Amino acid sequence: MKITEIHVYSVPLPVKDGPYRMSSGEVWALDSTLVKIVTDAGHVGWGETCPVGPTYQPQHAAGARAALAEIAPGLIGADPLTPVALRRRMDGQLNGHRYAKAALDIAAHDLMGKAYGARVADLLGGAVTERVPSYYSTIVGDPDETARIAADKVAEGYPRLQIKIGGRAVEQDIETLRKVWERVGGQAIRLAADANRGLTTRDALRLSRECPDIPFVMEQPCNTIEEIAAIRGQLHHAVYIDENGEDLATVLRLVGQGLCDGFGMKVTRIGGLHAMATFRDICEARSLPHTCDDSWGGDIMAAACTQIGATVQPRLMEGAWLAEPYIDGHFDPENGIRIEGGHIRLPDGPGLGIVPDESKLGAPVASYA
Ligand code: 0XW
Ligand code: MG
Repeated sequence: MKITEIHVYSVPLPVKDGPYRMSSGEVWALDSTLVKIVTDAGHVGWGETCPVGPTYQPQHAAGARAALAEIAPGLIGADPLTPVALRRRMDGQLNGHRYAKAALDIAAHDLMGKAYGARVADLLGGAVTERVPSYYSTIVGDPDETARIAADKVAEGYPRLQIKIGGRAVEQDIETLRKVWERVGGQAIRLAADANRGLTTRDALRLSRECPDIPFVMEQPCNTIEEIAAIRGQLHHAVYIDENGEDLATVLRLVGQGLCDGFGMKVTRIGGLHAMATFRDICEARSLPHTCDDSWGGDIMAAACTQIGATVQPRLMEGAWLAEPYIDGHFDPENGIRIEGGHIRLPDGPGLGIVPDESKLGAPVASYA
């Protein structure tokens, strides 16, 4: 089978009840990049990559499309059913830029599943659940309001909450975590305090020392691996790495040197579903819990996170975060990916299990054939 066409779309995703606020700033609308792969056998596959604005990480929407312009022409004629060969061929077109390659990797997995009549989760090793746990992420916000949302989300059935902190006085972060714990402590809930790189080592130490009784994990407290490594031994809390987990080589370094206790991981940052499955297996070899997320995106990204999330050993699964609660509508109006009771139903259909309604996407912004 050969790839005959690749089409690229730019789709606006306004933030419902925005903004979405993290320590790095706020976003009101995202610009998602979708790719459609077409083959000589008539099969079609969809992929997506949607950085959450230009300052969260080095990735940005226009960068994804510029990278795709370098890569896509060289994939015409390639076999989409051989993901390792495809990844090597992409690396032969452009160094790095895994978040753009990830969209093509996801599309190839979708196409493969549709060609073989299999779900992507089964291609990636096998689903261990039909109901994938999600987690709710609050924005950096008022302590009382955050505690109220936390209680609501626990009542809805979420098994985990991620409380965003950072980018303000650490006293407010401590107050927020205390108020959240007053409301949800004692219930079956796991907590993460995610600073998205926003704390100084001084404030990370203070936060941990003032909350030794609250069993949150500290997700990406500081900007660099070096800062986190410097204080790790003095913290009362487990440390998860998110933004610094840039590629598999860095993941190996973090795991090998014992620099973290788990990960927040993004499918596109690591390079797509194939790389994500390798990451999952590295974590399982060292009993490290992790999430299966992306930074943002619509149904295609949500389906990709759900499919890989369904394959993670349940004791290590920290949830698949989806942007769905912050987005109005679905690319696939019928089988769009939804969170219900804090969990996501694994779609039954082949491939990613969703089919975008192309009439909602506008004309492609670029096409390669
Ligand atoms: C909650 N997320 C998965 C979505 C935002 O893009 C950031 C992120 C995280 O954990 O940092
Ligand atoms: Mg995070």
